[in-house]
Amino acid sequence: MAKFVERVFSGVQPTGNLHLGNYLGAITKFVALQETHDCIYCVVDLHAITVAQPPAVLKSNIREVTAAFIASGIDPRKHIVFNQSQVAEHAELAWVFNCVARIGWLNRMTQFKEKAGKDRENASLGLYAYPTLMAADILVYRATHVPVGEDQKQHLELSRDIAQKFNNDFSDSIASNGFGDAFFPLPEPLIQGPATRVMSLRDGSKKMSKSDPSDYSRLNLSDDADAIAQKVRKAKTDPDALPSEIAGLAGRPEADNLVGIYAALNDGSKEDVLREFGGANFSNFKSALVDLAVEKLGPIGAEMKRIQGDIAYIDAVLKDGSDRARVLAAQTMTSVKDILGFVR
Ligand code: AQP
Repeated sequence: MAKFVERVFSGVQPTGNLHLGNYLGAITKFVALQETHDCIYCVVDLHAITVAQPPAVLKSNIREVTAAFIASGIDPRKHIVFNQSQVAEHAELAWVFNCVARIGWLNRMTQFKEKAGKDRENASLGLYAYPTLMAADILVYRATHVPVGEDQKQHLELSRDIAQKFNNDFSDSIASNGFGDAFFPLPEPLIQGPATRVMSLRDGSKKMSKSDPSDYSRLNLSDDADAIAQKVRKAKTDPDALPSEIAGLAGRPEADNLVGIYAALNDGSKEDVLREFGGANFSNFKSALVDLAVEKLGPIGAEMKRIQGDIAYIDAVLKDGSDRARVLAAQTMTSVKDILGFVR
């Protein structure tokens, strides 16, 4: 198999209410990977419009995600930060992938089933094809590693299937164009740590989500200290004390979730948390969690607000990042066209 230069790509949708799940499941990983890899971080606005977005709100949400990236510690000068719609090659490669992916593959995607719900006939075609655009986002940069939350695992597997099928279907042309035995890498998901699936604060069986109608279900990155304290204190728990061993969290989804959140915010493991808090009641543990969450999230929220006040700066970051991303994406598309047999 061909060797690929290691490169990280990931994205966040500008759909509002950026929350602790997005932060712990994805953004903190983005920050850490900057030390070891060339990284491309994208505000995936083309994905956002798979469900209706009021234009003025979308614009503000694109800037909010950009501000969150920078406030969390992503360096847009050393790495690339941009919004997807400024690099047309994402949509162009997605079309090619629509012709590579099989309908049967897309029919198995659970996110479409969940998001389309009972009214499937009325869902947009874009929502259905979301995973082929996601594959294009990653592969237009021939990225090798993709940090995501657990919910994106199935889409990543589909991206690998698409890359593999393209490599197989066009193997002769890939070789004759000088790319050896594979043009696309099979991107590896990076899903690690104690908070790969942060659950709702109101219901430990539901993922913490931007679209949950209850604001008490999530900690937003924009929440101030009072809001964080209120939401953590009201978080659903059970009547028992915290266990001392991981096995004691079985069948206690809300306890498990809060322990995972504490561990991730503290850069430790669930075992560390239980060693410290095993036997404690929830009111003591929640007080410690409020302090930790305010300490970690408070400065990010404040910095986001400051950055969001400077729209010209945010837009300049996105323009610069898009210009640099486009160069890489255009190289891939030129090669893809040659491989497919298009005249250019
Ligand atoms: N609850 C979560 N726990 C851990 N990681 C999560 N992610 C999302 N929710 C959690 C990860 O955050 C990254 C960006 O997600 P996204 O904005 O692209 O899309 P999403 O998964 O649709 O976000 P939401 O909050 O779940 O929105 P709705 O309400 O629309 O369904 C991804 O890496 C994702 O895994």
